[in-house]
Amino acid sequence: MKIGIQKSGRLSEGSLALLKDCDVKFSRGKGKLVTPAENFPAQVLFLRDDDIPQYVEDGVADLGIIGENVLLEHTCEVDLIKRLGFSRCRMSLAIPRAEAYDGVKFFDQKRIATSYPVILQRFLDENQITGEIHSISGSVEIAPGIGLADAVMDIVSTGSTLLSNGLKEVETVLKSEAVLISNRSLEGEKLQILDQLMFRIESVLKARGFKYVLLNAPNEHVDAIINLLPGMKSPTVLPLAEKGWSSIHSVLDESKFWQIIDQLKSLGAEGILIVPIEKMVL
Ligand code: PRT
Ligand code: ZN
Repeated sequence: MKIGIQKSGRLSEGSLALLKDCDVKFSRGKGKLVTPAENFPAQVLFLRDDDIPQYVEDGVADLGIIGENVLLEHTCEVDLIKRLGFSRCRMSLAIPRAEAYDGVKFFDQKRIATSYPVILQRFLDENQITGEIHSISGSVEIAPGIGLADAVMDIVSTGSTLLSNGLKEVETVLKSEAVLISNRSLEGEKLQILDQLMFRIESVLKARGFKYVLLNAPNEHVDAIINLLPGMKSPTVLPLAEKGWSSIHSVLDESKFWQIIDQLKSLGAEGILIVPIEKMVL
């Protein structure tokens, strides 16, 4: 199974971390473009992200990890098989800060610079706008400042690039994150390997949003605390050596922790430990 990932850039760290968490181990020699995994029947190919969809369509790679934006721009014959939750960003239309904005009709007859003409054209068509697309390959954000365009459509993450170029974000065209794509004609052994890999990816991604919680609580408040920490099936409750106290172990949606911490404390919870979970099989 050949898995294409970005050689270096904003997808590399997340792609490497995902493979590592799935226990697909490999050593990456300097400048090497292909490396075999040591403990999984796969090879990792290090590529430019824009080349990955075509390579996957052609079968040079069987699987690939790319930004959803790149997949939509290239319209290749590949399958999106999983959204991976990292390298999140949005593609937005932005205009000079001083301009008044009164809705998408603003872009009618306007010159819009972008590196993503396919995605932009689709957005303009959907909104029945006839904008003039200027396709440029880099530094899109400087186009209005040098008089090359009236607006831009570009990838935005924090928004600081737009801000420092005197632009304001006015429309979100799409939201993107890293995705796993697959060649459409995998068969036989490769499908089995894909099943194994998907099982690992699912367990890793499920675990990422959750933490393991351990805490001590007075027995009279155990029921109330269990209501706050429902766990996967139900929490484990163990007696402490000290009479009248129990230890509660559970799994918690990480984003909820700060919402319930005050309630846990007011119910007498002590010694609260929050531990990362590596994998989760339900
Ligand atoms: O060399 P190669 O062709 O492989 O890489 P690349 O330079 O084309 O891509 P790279 O590494 O920059 O981005 C890869 C993917 O990461 C993109 O296709 C997106 O799916 C995703 N991603 C996530 C981003 C960003 N966040 C991002 N912030 N891609 C680009 N940016 C750029 C954006 O173009 C703009 O210049 O960052 C700037 C905006 O960032 P903020 O934080 O100032 O808003
Ligand atoms: Zn690229």
